[in-house]
Amino acid sequence: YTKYPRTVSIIGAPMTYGQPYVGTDTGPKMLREKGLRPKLTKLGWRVEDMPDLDFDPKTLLSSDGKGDTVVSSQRDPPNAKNCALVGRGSSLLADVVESKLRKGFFPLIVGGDHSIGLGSLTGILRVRPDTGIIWVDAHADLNTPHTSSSGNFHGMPLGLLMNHPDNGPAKNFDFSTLPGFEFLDQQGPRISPEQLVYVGLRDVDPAERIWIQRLGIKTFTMTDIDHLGIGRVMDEALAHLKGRPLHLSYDIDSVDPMLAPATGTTVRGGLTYREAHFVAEFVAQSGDLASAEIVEVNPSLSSDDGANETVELGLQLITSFMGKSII
Ligand code: Z70
Ligand code: MN
Ligand code: MN
Ligand code: MN
Repeated sequence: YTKYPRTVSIIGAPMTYGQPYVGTDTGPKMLREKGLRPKLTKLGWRVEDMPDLDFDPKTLLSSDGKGDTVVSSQRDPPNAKNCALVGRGSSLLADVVESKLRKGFFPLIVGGDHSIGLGSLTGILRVRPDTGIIWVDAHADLNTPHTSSSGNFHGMPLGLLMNHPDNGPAKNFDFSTLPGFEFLDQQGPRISPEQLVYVGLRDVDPAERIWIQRLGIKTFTMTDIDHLGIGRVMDEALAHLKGRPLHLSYDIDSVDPMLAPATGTTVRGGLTYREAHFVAEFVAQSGDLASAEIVEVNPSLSSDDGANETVELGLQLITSFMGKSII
């Protein structure tokens, strides 16, 4: 824990535009109310907590943050729902994450839906292009508007940022066709397949399956976890990313819906309570974790009890990957 800073900056990213439901925007508030900040302090972190990013459509669409008008409310391109809002929000988040990293903070990004991965990864890669990404999710989030059948950007952050000499999903993707995505210009940072590892996949679209195979992305599905056990899976996952600073992107829908019902796309057969915690604990123990995000907590999508359990679980997982050790 000396390699990376001990001051955490909590970045609330209340994004909802990457998927069809309202409610994911309350994730940051709920986690704070349940004691996020004191929990981090207790673990020995200095904490900087800022107000949530302002993802109000008026702010996102009418201003570039410098008072200039940048109207970008064109109609959405095909399979790119809320394009300008997701793009502008991601751009804002990328700038904040980049600036926090440059100032020496550990960014803890609290979603919001998983489209915020576009912003957090862009900010991280601008500062540390060799970052190793651990994507814990039921889904691969590897679509682009060319392959997505839903048009929801929370299924696309990795697809849009992936690059590969042999025509990865985003290779030659013309970002000028996506209003709001100007920040992802042709020179913008991209992910190479070898710097990504998936854990927990169980709901993968046909086009995503093809790209995972073609790009050779290191992938541990639920079947692999059944077969190898979560211990060996994480050994191999971290060995694959050895020597890189790590970013953990934790989609709460990776966890079994019995434990995390309050999320937009539940898929049965997910991580158990211990498996979910083991992933977090093991990444923390590596000493290489340099940034993290938790996404897709949507307290409005289940009973009050289910919402409480899901938020509580999210908080426990954060505590674990931020370094809580059992002994
Ligand atoms: C599907 C799509 C997704 C999260 C659902 C689903 C993607 N592959 N991601 N829930 N977190 O629409 O692209
Ligand atoms: Mn996801
Ligand atoms: Mn998911
Ligand atoms: Mn979802």
